[in-house]
Amino acid sequence: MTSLLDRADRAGRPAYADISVPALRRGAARVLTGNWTGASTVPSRTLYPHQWSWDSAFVAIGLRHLSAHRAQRELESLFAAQWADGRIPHIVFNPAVPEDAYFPSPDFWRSSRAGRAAGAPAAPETSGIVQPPVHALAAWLVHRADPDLSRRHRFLDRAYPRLTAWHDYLLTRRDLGGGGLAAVVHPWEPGTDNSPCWDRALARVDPAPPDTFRRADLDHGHPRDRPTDLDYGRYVRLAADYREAGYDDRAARPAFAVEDPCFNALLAVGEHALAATARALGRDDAPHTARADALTRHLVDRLWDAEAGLFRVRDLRTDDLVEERAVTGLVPLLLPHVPPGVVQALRGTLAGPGFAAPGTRLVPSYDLTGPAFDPQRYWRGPAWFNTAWLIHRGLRTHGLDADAARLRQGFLAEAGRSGFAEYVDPVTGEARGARHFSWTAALTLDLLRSR
Ligand code: 9WN
Repeated sequence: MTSLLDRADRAGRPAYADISVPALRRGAARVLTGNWTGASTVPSRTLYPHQWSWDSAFVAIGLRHLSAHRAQRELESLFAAQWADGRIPHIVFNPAVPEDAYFPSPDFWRSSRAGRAAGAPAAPETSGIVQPPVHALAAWLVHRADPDLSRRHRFLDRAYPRLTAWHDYLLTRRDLGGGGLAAVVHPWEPGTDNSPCWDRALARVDPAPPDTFRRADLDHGHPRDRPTDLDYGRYVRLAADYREAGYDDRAARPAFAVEDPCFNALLAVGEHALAATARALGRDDAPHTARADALTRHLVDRLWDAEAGLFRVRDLRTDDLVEERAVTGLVPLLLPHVPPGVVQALRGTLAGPGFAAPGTRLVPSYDLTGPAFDPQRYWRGPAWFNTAWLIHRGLRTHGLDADAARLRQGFLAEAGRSGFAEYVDPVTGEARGARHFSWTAALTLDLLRSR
């Protein structure tokens, strides 16, 4: 039996050499079965008991290896909650789950009432913000897993208009900087909630008083692993202000508005996937290819920092690049047409002291040598499995196969060792956040299928 972990343990921990490929596959499949609700998958039964947007896309990418049909349903249940303005909400609430199981709950977002003018559906209740657009890529990969089934279900025919409306929303209503990139208006939107990249912009936000809300995350998550109360107060204020503006991007004047390289790289990759989808449907792919190329150009023009060796965040309130270096600045490696010099620089940054973590071979969420580095707290240092998967795909896109193989080994070893944790200490591999976390399991299944 092939052991994944024979050479994995340079940090002196137990080798767990008994975790074989079949056992890892079975373990990952068990997580996805346990988190399946009948129409979609919760990220975690305890911490995140509803459907999340980019989680479902990552889940579908792995689920397609177990059941292409279930993977289609995963995406379709999310699409069913799309707003008329095209936005795909970041949370779709399960009405069977008690209100106090997660905060902010449906009675905070009030989507069906507060979002009516922006096109929120009457049901289900959703949040009013968005998450990174991984969905077009996911839909294309789900189709490819079983094209006959996909054609029989007319899966792409139904997904394509949803996905184009979603991207149209991001490229029009959310081009707040006027530079051809989509902006995010809340730190939950880029999915990397408390990254140090948001600190400076968040400091301008007046926090909601702590006695006006009750955090549910601390019922299940360790306070050291989670964002601080001060950050939560600011998240609540930003979300409440957006809600009060009817979630209308033309009326809202968000205190927080930034362009994130990961979010926009995923949008560009999504346009490449839509080009492939359009071809499969016998439609014109040219508009999508043109959009993907334009997004790639704008990313390089607006966010590339040659001196830092990665892409950075642009703060639209000050119109400058944020100093902090985060894993999200490496994700544009996914784009097939970034200039070769950028690819080489990103590869160098990945191998350099800020992002090489030999103990785990994963990629920390924030520069190991940066002033705000914290190996434990959420997106301020720990290594996450979805960003590792994206970077693995980027390395493969550019033929950097040896680097990709090393990252894949680290991913599989740490995913199995940590019990499919939400994130791990990048240096020691110690598990953090939720366990039996869906995208960790799903992307494990996917990487077991690749090199
Ligand atoms: C807020 C579900 C989500 C992920 C995010 C991750 C975390 C939520 C939270 O969990 O965010 O959306 O309550 O902390 O940061 O990326 O989608 O897994």
